[in-house]
Amino acid sequence: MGSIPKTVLLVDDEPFIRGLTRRILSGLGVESFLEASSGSEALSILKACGKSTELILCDLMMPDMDGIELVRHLSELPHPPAIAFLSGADDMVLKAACSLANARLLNVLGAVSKPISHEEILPILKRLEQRAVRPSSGPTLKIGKDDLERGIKADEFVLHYQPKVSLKSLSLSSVEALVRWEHPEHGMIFPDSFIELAESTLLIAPMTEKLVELSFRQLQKWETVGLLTRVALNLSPAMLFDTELPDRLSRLAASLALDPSRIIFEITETGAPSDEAVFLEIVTRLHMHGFVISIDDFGTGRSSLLNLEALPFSELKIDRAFVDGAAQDNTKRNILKASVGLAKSLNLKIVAEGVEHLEDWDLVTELGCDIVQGYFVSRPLPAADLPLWVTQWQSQHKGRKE
Ligand code: G
Ligand code: G
Ligand code: MN
Repeated sequence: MGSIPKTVLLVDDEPFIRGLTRRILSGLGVESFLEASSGSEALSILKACGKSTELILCDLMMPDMDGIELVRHLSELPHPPAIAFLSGADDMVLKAACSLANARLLNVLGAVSKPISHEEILPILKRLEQRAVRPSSGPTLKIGKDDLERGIKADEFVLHYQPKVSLKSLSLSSVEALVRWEHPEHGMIFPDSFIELAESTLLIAPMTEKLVELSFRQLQKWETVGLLTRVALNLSPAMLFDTELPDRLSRLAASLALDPSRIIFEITETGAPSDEAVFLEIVTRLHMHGFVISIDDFGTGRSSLLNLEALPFSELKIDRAFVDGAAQDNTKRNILKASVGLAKSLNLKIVAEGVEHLEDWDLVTELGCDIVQGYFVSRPLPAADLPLWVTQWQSQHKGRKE
């Protein structure tokens, strides 16, 4: 789990609050402190000794430069520290500050109301390392269409697999296949750097078909070492224009003697399908061939209630925006609760995605979700690492539930 930051910059116009906060953080293992009584003072400190500061704990209401304005200046720094807010302002304002800082691409760890307590601040501090380790190829990497086409031909795309476990049995339910590009020049590239381009150039279709085959063959390979599982694949709506697709995928599964009920297709509404009727036809035929259809990112702009009526599907994945931190956030918890209720009344399996912490694991258990996916269970793994992970997971949970 996460480690405590060593150096923290406290920004608050009240010396008394800074003193109190310092005492609590010292008790939790923070080693050194910088202090500023305003946003502008904080900026000068960061410019002078920015790189060693791991976290800035920042009040929102301050004279001269308030926390919101400070966020804007922070986002212009070459190496901004992670940020958490500390405020007497109401919950809505704290949340808005977090969203704003996220929108400016800062690493936002959360918000606490004043006066702070050990219980509230500790999970926020621990988030520092967990957030920092997610590798990112960064938005600066510019990929071209030709390179993408070449990479597909050269089979440079690989799949990592993230376990999803059943909350009832605590056993492996399936794995989500997530694409990575092993680029000869740039190293490993994550999907946020190339999926959009693949969609806009329609290269997503040949790429995904190769990945589907790769994952089917992987299911077979795992079987030879005694691991029988199911795989979930993301199907972009941008590739759902070819009405022959369901038949091709069905033949492929049959040729490898795979039961289609072991294949889950996760579908979102990204980039509205150009032809709604064709989209519906393809999804319906996939379902008729026996594949499992799952609505991905439920609750975001990408998946709506309209889908629920039109599409034949049996699983709902609640977006991690409503799962991560839900134990400590009333709004998220209520959205989660309502989604679970909706899914249950429609007889759907419900997957909670993005569980990173024990408190959220406990919450989704209590609310009656069926399946959990998230860093708390495991990060996405290379195919070869899955059997060992399963063995370890089983030995940790043996006897806890039958
Ligand atoms: O693995 P990562 O968190 O970087 O994935 C980021 C996004 O990329 C997720 O929304 C995921 O659904 C998407 N993604 C990952 N693999 C694939 C894929 O094979 N096809 C499509 N269409 N999207 C994918
Ligand atoms: O959009 P889609 O549901 O396909 O997104 C899946 C993505 O979410 C994967 O790329 C995976 O890496 C990421 N993911 C899965 N679990 C967690 C988690 O606990 N925390 C975070 N930050 N990302 C996660
Ligand atoms: Mn998905």
